[in-house]
Amino acid sequence: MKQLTLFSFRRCPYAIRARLALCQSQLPHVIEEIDLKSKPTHFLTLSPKATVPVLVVGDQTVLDESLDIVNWCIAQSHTSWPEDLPQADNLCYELHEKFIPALNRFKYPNRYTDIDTDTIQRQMQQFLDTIQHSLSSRTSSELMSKSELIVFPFIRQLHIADASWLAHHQYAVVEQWLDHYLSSTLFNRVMAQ
Ligand SMILES: N[C@@H](CCC(=O)N[C@@H](CS)C(=O)NCC(=O)O)C(=O)O
Repeated sequence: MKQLTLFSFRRCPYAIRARLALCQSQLPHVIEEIDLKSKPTHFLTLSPKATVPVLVVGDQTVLDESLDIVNWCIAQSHTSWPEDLPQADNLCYELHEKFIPALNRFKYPNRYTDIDTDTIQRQMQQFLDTIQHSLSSRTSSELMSKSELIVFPFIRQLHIADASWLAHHQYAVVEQWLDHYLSSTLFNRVMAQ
């Protein structure tokens, strides 16, 4: 297989997803950190869409969506991934359609004109109720299931925006799960890349 190259941005939650998936699958790769304010021409030529992450998997094959990268890594994986959470497709849909838009408004209220704090809190809580319920029946593991890996970088963002929010809203299971993976070897390796 050709050397895998991931164009990444260290703090980007979508890029963290891709790096977690590559590392968990034990797929050797090189990282090229992209300055989002000054994207290099060779990156823009490979992916005119101009977002990170981008994984180059062959001379003609470029994956420029983080979910496609995760799926590709699972298909090529040298490790066996844990069984996924129940209702994984629904979780992924709710994450992208409801939680992430609400989280962006929670983090950057000044960037939006349609801010309603109660609605934002309710949308975040609806998603966190679902993930907390799913995680409650899951035994702690060194490796993440696909849905956990997809969700994790965004729960981390919420925690960075407000470290007491999860505790304040009674999401102890989610908080323990977050702490577990924040201190994991996998996550720390990925953030050191
Ligand atoms: N749908 C994309 C979203 C990726 C995305 O939005 N990445 C952001 C960084 S977190 C980006 O590259 N934005 C372009 C820019 O800032 O110029 C995916 O899942 O890969």
